[in-house]
Amino acid sequence: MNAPPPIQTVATTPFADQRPGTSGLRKKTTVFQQPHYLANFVQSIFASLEGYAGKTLVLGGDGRYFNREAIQIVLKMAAANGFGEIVVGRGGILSTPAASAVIRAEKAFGGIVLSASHNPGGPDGDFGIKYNISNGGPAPEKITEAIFDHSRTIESYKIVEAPDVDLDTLGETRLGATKVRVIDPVAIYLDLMESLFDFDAIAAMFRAGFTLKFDAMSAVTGPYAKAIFEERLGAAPGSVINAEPLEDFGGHHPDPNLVHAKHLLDLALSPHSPDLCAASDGDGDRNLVIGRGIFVTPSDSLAIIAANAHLVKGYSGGIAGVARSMPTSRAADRVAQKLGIGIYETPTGWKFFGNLLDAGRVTICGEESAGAGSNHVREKDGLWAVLMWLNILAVRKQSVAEIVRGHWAEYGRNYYSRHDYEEVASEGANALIADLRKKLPSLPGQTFGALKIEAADDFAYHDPIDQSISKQQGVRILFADGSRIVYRLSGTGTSGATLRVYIELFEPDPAKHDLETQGALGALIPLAESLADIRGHTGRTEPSVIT
Ligand code: G16
Repeated sequence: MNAPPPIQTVATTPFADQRPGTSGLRKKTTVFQQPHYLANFVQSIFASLEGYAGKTLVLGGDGRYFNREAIQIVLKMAAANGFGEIVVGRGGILSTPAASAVIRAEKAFGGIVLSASHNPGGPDGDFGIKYNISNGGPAPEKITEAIFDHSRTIESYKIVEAPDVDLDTLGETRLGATKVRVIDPVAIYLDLMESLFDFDAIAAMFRAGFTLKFDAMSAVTGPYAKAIFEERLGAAPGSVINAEPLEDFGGHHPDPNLVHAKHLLDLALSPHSPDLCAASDGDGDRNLVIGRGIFVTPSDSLAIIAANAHLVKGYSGGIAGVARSMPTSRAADRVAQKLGIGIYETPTGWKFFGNLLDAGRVTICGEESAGAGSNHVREKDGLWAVLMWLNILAVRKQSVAEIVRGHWAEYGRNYYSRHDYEEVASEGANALIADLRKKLPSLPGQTFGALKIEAADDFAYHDPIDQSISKQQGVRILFADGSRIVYRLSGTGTSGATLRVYIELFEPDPAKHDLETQGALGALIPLAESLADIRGHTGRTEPSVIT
């Protein structure tokens, strides 16, 4: 036996900026590349956990620039800190939902996922890291705050002195007393999908000529999508595009929205549209769904998935309840009401769904930010959402457009749009929210043309399971006719602040379901601008991104 590699204790000093945001710590790659920066944060994660000695840690990332170096650092630190086993995806790759699935399947203590999600990658792009707990979901605020506290006083970290682990060969190696197991990043996830969806019915639909274009955006879902859609379900070769994960996502912004995946929208609106166009993001948890000639908003997608879940094998017994983040449109609420099941409104961030899923209160969750998922994992799941649609289409034998229009006719349509003001000065953005908060008590009762403000508040969430309270989660302005304007600052950006304005209008009349969205929201949009004095606070006359 060789002597175990020595464990080094490295002296360090704190970085002041390691508070995790909506989903872990995200910064410019160059920030993470500073000496000790990543190691400080990883040690702070371990310092905030108890009882992991000898247990299993799952590790993987979305493959972006700096992923391989970071994986080696985390591996050596996890070994030095006493984990018994580290399960790592081949090449250091695991999509976020696959990491969640592996944590659950391996009954691991937790997992570390390296990703900045939909943010661009590369030397000038972004990098990120998040910790997931044993249920497979993002660490709750109690843990992320403890990590931040440790990061402010850290004096040293532990790391084994050893050569890099071979990440490209499946099988077991050792780092001192710790076993390192390199696994196929796709296998566990694919089996889970097969257990939930009727692959035979979907394959039959493809055989009958159904066409799909799935854009993996040169990000992590490429290998998963190829294996599932083309190899397993028989979609035509070439159905998955940009399937090779690249460290810089080919220089693109791996965000599956109507701006960064506009080519899919253009295709879907063209005479050559496939039956379904779809995409996922950098780490595979977001989704974009566009039918021939029709974009499905994430909020509508959540509602339609909830309404049709019983048609799908894994959910045939019905769903227990639905949860949506507060800014997500209230389309899902109407479905829950009709089904007579619970509907929960949580702050932005998938971590808030974990307790509800664990307690069995909800089965399906979703967010306006292109996220949908279920109790199969504890992350949102881009490919799951696409498979849900494929399975529903295979059963209903209708087009996406027919299903969406039918849904609106039955439940009414929630016109919905998000206006983002990106990279504005933080002072102005903070002042805008502070001023809105001050105004809140005076708003109810005010009228603006046909719009009357019924209520206005700063959303606070009382978790019904652990009783924790999360305050200041977004300013809501609710109108008497059911319309709504919500303002909040993004927790995932890495430069300046991003102001998000969410605008919603409910239209019950099917004769008015074919309006263009921005037009339908025409009265609310200028009001959203003036109520918050967006121009005065940010100097911006229009949003940078409209989705
Ligand atoms: C993350 C979170 C989501 C959240 C989204 C947007 O998504 O996991 O729950 O909705 O950020 O957050 P914000 O509005 O604060 O930027 P992802 O896909 O970036 O991990």
